[in-house]
Amino acid sequence: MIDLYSAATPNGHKVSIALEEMALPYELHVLDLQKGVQKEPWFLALNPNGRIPAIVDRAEDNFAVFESGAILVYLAEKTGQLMPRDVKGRSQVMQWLMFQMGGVGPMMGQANVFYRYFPEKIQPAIDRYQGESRRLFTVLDARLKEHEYLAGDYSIADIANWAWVRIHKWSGVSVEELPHLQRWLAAIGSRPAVQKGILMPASARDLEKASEQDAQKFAEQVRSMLETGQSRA
Ligand SMILES: N[C@@H](CCC(=O)N[C@@H](CS)C(=O)NCC(=O)O)C(=O)O
Repeated sequence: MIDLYSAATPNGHKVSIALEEMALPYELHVLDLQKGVQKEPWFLALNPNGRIPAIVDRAEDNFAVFESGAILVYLAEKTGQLMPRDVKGRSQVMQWLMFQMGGVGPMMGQANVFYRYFPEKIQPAIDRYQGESRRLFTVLDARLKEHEYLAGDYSIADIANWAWVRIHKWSGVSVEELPHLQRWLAAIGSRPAVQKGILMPASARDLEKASEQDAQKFAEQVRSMLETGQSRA
């Protein structure tokens, strides 16, 4: 049994999607990020960085893993699923996983901060992070023009990138004129395990379809978290 400490965010959903795909039994513990539960000592003992997601593998002497990319690799290696074992195949998955961890996630995260949450509108910062996110989308699109998935068969690299790209509207980054990215977004989004994973936990509101008023309300809640120094993602 795996304990998953998470919330309804792209980094959290990467792990719940992978657990669903791998059919691993898990217990979900939802942390209230706005209350700062992720900074409490009991959670810092699992993740010294004080952010979700983190897992504890009860079957492995309560082994704890933090950082969503590291969790995905741990689960893939534990189960032998969603990542090949040969050196080159594994390297390809790692390359596209690192691309997400070092690129898509941080850039879209900062696009969200400056486009949605910051009290002042600093247009150069918004342009920088949205522009860089869009550039990364074109890299994904070019890869997906030649390949059905990012790295061989469907893998943890697809899950990691998909969980972020799917919230592109919230980040204010278009997927127009990126037909291969759109094809891949829809294909992965139609997988039953993915549909279940994004409900673990479900977002209080569908940000893609939220009214302007709801979007503002959500942005205000995150802004207050930013102001108390809890979050930058
Ligand atoms: N690099 C980390 C990022 C984790 C992260 O930024 N988590 C956010 C939610 S997506 C969080 O816990 N924010 C609350 C906070 O920073 O206090 C990972 O991929 O696991």
